Amino acid sequence: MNPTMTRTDTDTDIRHDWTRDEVDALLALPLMNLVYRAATVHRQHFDPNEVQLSTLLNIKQGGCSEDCKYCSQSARYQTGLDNEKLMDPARVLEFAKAAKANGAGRFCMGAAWRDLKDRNLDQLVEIIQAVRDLGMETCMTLGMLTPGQAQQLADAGLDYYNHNIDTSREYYPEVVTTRTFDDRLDTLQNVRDAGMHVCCGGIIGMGESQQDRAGMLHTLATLAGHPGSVPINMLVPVPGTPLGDREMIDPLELVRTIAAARILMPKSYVRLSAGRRSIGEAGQALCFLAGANSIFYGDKLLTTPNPDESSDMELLEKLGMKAAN
Ligand code: SAM
Ligand code: DTB
Ligand code: SF4
Repeated sequence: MNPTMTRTDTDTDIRHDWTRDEVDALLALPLMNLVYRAATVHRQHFDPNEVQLSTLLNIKQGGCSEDCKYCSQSARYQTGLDNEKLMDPARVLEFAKAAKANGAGRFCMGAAWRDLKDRNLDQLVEIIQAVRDLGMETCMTLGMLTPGQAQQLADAGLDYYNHNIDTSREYYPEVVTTRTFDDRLDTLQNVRDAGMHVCCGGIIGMGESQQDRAGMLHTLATLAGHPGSVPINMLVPVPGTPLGDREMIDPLELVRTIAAARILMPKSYVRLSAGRRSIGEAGQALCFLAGANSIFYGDKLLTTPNPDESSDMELLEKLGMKAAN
């Protein structure tokens, strides 16, 4: 039950040998049975009334060379975003201080890059050290990393690295063509080898099948160690992107995906991520019941809106829940 004892990367008392059939079978359960089972697992490892709050900041906006079909920041799509250069450390620190004052425990910084360029490392190291000095956990998502770059970020004190697999291996080429699923897995291995905690999840609602969602969860649950954080995003359709006019997936599929993630990765923080604005309070409550115990907190994700802090605090209050950090 003690959240400080929930690190999963080195734990051996949880399963990493889930079969694909088992994952398929979980997603096919009647929803009430699935949620009941997930809630039971959740209570064995966490206080079900606590939720971890992480605040996001886009430290380098737009102009990305990749073609991820969901992304507002790809240079290939007209989404109306301005391109910006890597944010000054002093400015990042102001945002981090505000996030801390609002109650966030982790500060997650994203950059619209295909991969990290060595010329940006010094500035990133400065940012990591400044945010750490505030006493917050640090997370970055900067695209692909070499083993040496991962080591330099780890040495600077970066706690988590976010790098999502996004979907199943089979569906991946429908969503991104400028890199492969194996490229993603390679960076995840580099992150792990450097000693950082892994934050890795995906997106639902991009036109994938339930089989694809099972494939994504199977990959996550059979990684060398379960990711410490597993963000489950629901597509936020951004006008101008190839997925900009996709209809919203049934939120009950989000509940189902979260519940299966909780059962497969019992000690991971499962994050109810992008898409919270579209599912209402009852939808979010069901996700918490199904084992989500982390959210992005703050009125903006990277480029799109998120519920504001006061409405999240009201929701937690109504549910009798509190911040875990
Ligand atoms: N460029 C880096 C990369 O791709 O790894 C980091 C930033 S990227 C925006 C971080 C993650 O946000 C993506 O991997 C994807 O899972 C998620 N994401 C991006 N746009 C999204 C959208 N419109 N809806 C839901 N999730 C999204
Ligand atoms: C993750 O899995 N979701 C976050 C974070 N990791 C970097 C990003 C969500 C982005 C949603 C669309 C946007 O705001 O641009
Ligand atoms: Fe967007 Fe990251 Fe893909 Fe670039 S690599 S288009 S920032 S999701």
